[in-house]
Amino acid sequence: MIRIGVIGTGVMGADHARLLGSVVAGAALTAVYDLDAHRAAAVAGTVPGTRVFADAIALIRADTVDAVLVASSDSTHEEFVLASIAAGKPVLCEKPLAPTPEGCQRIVDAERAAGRRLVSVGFMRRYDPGYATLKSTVDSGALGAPLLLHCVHRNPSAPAGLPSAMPILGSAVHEIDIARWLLGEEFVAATVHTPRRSRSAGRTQDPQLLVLETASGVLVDIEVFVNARYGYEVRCELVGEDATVSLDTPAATQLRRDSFVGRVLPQDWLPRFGEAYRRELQDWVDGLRTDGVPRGATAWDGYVATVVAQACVAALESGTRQPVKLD
Ligand code: ISE
Repeated sequence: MIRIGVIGTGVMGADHARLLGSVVAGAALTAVYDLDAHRAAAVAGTVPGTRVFADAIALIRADTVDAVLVASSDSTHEEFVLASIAAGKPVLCEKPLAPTPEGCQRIVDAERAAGRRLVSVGFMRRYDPGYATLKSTVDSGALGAPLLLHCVHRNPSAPAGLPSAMPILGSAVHEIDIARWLLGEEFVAATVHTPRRSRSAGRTQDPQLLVLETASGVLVDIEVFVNARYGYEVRCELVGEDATVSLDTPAATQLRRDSFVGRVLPQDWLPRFGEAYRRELQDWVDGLRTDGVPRGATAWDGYVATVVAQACVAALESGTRQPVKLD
């Protein structure tokens, strides 16, 4: 049994705690921490035997915790991941690994100095059944060489006043990771186009169109639109020399109304990627139980995603094509 402590019990942390406490085989939720102690207590109350800690570092060091899951606010990730590495404990960190390339680099260096893999990053789409099929189709060679990857990421609404960098750093960063994973190569440059703003977007530049270039010349376009109103939707089509393959939006139900029939879309990512989150946590725990090695996206993947996302932010702010420079 792997005893896990969860840091941050907001929407994501609470859902991870639920999965670890009742769904993931071989895992036990033993500890939670949140800045808001009531929120932590509410989550602990759903899994008997879970202790609420008043301090995140004490949770990381506790001898009742074998591994740590970090789902606190982005700016705290680096501190908690570094503390987990220092304690010699595997840590699964929600994206971003850290908001800056320098912060991610410090984590990569600390893990290297520890001499073994400890860090995983929560790029859960790699575990989505649809993306997994896309990946095996690309890898089978059935498409011929990949040429273009079209991605769409839409959320129904975003908080008023959201900085224009956030649709990139918080949302499109998933497409950045999944495109690298699907194509198996790195990006070399980024450009961001800014169409007319939606009337729902306030001062946020929304939507945005990101264009990324890979080392071999594949173009990846990402529409990110966080005030799309109608629902949560993620789309992806890979165009190869011989065929194309695209992600279907899974839907359990169809709506018939007013002479219309259609699929019901989720309102956010939790229902859309619920199975991906479950598989991600199960695989992480399975790795720890079988050979002690955590699985999932690595610290390096987290570093690259942040470097590319920040290159996109620089492209947005400067209106120019930006190189992607990996250390
Ligand atoms: C959110 O933070 C996530 O990580 C979701 O997966 C993403 O789809 C959403 O746009 C983000 O805001």
